[in-house]
Amino acid sequence: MKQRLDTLKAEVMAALNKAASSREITEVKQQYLGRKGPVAALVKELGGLAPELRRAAGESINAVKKALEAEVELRLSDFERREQDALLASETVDVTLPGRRLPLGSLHPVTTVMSEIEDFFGDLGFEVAEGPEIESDYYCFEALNIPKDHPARDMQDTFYVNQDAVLRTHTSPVQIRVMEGRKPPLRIIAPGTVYRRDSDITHTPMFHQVEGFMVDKDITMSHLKGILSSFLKHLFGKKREVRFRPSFFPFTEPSAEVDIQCVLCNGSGCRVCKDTGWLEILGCGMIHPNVFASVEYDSTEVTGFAFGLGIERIAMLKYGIDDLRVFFDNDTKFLRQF
Ligand code: 2NL
Repeated sequence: MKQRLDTLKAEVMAALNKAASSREITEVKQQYLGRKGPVAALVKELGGLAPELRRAAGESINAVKKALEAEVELRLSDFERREQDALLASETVDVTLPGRRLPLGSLHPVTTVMSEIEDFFGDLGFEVAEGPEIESDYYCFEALNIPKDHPARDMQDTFYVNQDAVLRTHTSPVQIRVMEGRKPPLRIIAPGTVYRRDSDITHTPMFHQVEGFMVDKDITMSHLKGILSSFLKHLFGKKREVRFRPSFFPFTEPSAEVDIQCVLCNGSGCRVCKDTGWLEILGCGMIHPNVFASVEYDSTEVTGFAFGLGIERIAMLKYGIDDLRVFFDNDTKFLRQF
């Protein structure tokens, strides 16, 4: 036994001397001192020895095992320290390298246009108002003088949540709610998401709108023309021509539509303006007496104008985008451009 132990010890020491890294030391440790190694095998043999020899043999195996383990640990920590030192010496930090930038998002073009509109009207003393996206038939249609048989009320055009609740088709109900709760003078804009059952290249079932109104004593069509002309010149440039055409909306009388000179051909006629030279931008008019009646304003005392426009259409014209659907595809290649 003594001789076998001596040979084994010499063999392990030779292997340790040959090892050139902490990894190789660990391999030697596993090979000789592991559960399936020769030292463990010797311990197993103890069972077969005569009881009077067993104790002494066990002690010598243990002594050799302890000595080898100590040797392994010593060399292991020595290698590990040297390897760590070498790593630190070879690794350098270039403190002049630029930092890694975190990817930063940007505002969606719809948000940018909305903010621009809010800023313009904010400067004229208009407040921003918000309201629910699920509306009652009353606020969405009835209070706005929209007749019972009007196509806008049709299931074909409006998302009904139930008999009396719809997804708002415009933000006018926000303005009705403001008028209901407050007295003139009022200057309000109502930006927000609206819903209509429409889906093709020029329509998405969800889109964004800004409506606005001004109510006070002696508000006239001149206020409407002055404010909306200067608004469109602010959005599209001072030189862009603006024209008002008579139109019809149930909630205004008289009503008008406002066009700007085509941003693509500057009025000479093209595909975008369908050869008219003009682009339809917003609808407006003097608030109908029936609307004032539903909010209990006396239309012999106060008058007001109101307007509405679609944000996506403005963003498309401003940024030269020809497909409405890209606004909602969430493709970062599109969004990163803004
Ligand atoms: C359009 C037309 C318009 C209004 C919206 C309005 C709101 C109240 C009372 C009266 Cl509370 N009118 N809003 C008025 C005229 C036109 O929008 O073509 N929008 C895209």
